[in-house]
Amino acid sequence: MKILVTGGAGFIGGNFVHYMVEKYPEDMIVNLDALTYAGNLETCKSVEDANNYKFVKGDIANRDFIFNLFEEEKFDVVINFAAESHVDRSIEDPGIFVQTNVMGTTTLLDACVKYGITRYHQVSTDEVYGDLPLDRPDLFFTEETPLHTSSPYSSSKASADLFVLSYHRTFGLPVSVSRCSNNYGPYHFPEKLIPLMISRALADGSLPVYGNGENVRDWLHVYDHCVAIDLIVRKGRVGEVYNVGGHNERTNLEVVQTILKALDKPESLITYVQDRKGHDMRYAIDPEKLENELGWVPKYNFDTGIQQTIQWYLDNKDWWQNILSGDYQNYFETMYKEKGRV
Ligand code: NAD
Ligand code: TDX
Repeated sequence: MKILVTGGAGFIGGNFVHYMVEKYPEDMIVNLDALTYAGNLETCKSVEDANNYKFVKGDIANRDFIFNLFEEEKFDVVINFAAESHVDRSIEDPGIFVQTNVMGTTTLLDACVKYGITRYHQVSTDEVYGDLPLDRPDLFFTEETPLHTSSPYSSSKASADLFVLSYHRTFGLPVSVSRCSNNYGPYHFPEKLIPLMISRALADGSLPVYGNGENVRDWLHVYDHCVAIDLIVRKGRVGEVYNVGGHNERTNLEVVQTILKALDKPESLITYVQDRKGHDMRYAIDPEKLENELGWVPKYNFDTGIQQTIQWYLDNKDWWQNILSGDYQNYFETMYKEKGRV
């Protein structure tokens, strides 16, 4: 099979590329990424020379480019991770979220309709369901929970989901959608809560906690998300949505305190800062459909996964320090252009 993975130089897409290249040597994995500020080819360094892997630089919203690529490559499966993914950035500049997350998705869908595929999978988020109140721990997001978005980011992702599902009903495209809770693990870009706090704590910098730190997120190790997507693409029913989450709810403050304790840093580094506009209170996924239908069982719980992740950041300082210094943006020029690979 030839599988197009978009956004494979990002956090989750990058972990997925590693997982797929190693697990399926008989499949060809084509990683298409625009290398925005969030794309880092160093994330894919260890698979760069694998026979079943190829990198292509390009924008999923560039129609001519995408149609030419599909014509040339004749993909069997398309898995769309490519997105603008940071809520705070969507509050500053919503337009690029519409462009990439909505227009990019519909461009891929149109190419799939024209050239034919056996599965299009959309990597979505639990944020499309909005949030849950803190005083109702009995409530969880199911696949039937109405879409009720809070931020430009989540609105663009919900919109993309609706297009994906409509292409199934209208054009008969074999699609699936996964909606996952917050991921953590290796190669997480250091603008997001966990890697930001690890990198700042190691530098003895202040740790900016929004509001009072009571907001709750449901954390899933990125490896377990990759396994879930692979299962859904291969065995999930077409036209269906699957929620992905492992019942690991923590307040932001608990997460930050865990990081400080593991790094032996004082809690005095915590600084409460102005809250995020429209800040969602609590996310919590009910993953029963995925567990019962496809037998998905997460490997990590948060307590072990976060320690492994903190250790990864200690062992891979070059990776995130290159990002903080901006050096990672030269990687494509050095490794691809200068070597004549593109
Ligand atoms: P990320 O920001 O780390 O990576 C996004 C990648 O997409 C980057 O490599 C970037 O260069 C690429 N990209 C952006 N615009 C592009 C374009 N126009 N064309 C081609 N490539 C483009 O994001 P992530 O955290 O890895 O998230 C991946 C997907 O998973 C997103 O769709 C996101 O909505 C979804 N998701 C993320 C989480 C999470 O906790 N991070 C949870 C659930 C779902
Ligand atoms: O500096 C910070 N301080 C802080 O208190 C940052 C960056 C975040 N926070 C809070 C906001 C959230 O309540 O931490 C929580 C997590 O924030 P993010 O890491 O920005 O993630 P979140 O907004 O929950 O969204 C993430 O999960 C769902 C991903 O970025 C999305 O792409 C995914 O869809």
